[in-house]
Amino acid sequence: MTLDSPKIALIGVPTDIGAGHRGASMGPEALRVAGIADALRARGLDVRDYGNLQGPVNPWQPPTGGYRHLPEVVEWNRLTMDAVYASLGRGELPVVLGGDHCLGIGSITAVARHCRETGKKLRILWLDAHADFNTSEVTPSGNVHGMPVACLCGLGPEALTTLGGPAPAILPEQVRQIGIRSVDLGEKRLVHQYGLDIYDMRYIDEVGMKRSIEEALEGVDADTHVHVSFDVDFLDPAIAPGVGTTVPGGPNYREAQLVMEMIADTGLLASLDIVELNPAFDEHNRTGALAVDLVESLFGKSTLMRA
Ligand code: B3U
Ligand code: MN
Ligand code: MN
Repeated sequence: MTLDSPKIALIGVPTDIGAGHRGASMGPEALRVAGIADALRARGLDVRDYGNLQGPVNPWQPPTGGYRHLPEVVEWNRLTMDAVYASLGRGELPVVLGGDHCLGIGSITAVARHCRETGKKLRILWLDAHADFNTSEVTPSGNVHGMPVACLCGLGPEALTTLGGPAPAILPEQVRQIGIRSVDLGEKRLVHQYGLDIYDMRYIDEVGMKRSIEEALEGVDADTHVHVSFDVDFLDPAIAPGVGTTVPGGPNYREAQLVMEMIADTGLLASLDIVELNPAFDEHNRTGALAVDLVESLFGKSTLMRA
């Protein structure tokens, strides 16, 4: 890392408010126990752990009006947005330790606002088994962790779509989704309608991970803020069992590592979410350790190149 590399801010968001299983609230601690701070320090990075945000408890209620826990989801996302926005304002590179993926709404709303104010272009790399483009009308579950991309694109409850100002927070053309292999029926119609750029597992199998990531990174330049939203269920469940919603047929270790290395090579990573790690489903924090290992690659660890 160069001397002017930004300070890394770890921001814990210990909630499972948007998920269908309890336990992602333990994700931040599992990432800390797996050594995320020291792993990044070993990369020569200056790391500050800001601890955890404190938000409402999970009332664990069924959905109402198509959403589970909407008021609590809004509150957690407000807190996340404020913390990420403040971190970017301090010139840091915020790393959100989730928590379920609903917090991507707050995190990316903050990133988008920061980019608007600083005149940066924004490229969001959404690494996930799921498209997360459901709405209250089409969701099979009411769980908001299946809706963050739709909300960010202006499709969702006003309290979430206007979190950081007028909707939409982002445009679909700013997003590349990688590793997708579970899209619900109504969701499928919506991702086509909104023109999302999706590198699903079939595409990755046919053209290969290298070409897929080259395409996903096409057009990024020195003026681009690259945000990675890393849903740990992106990974194949054989190597990453510690998530609430496993979907078979995901990237293996080598493919996942290549994704991270290729993003690192751009030198443009400016913010990161690590979400959906669920220690209640894990085996001795194996998935937490894997997530940290991959994050090391994302921050430039490689076998032969550089130190
Ligand atoms: N698409 C399903 C399942 C799901 C989405 N994201 C996760 N699971 N982690 C839904 O409930 O929206
Ligand atoms: Mn997700
Ligand atoms: Mn997912």
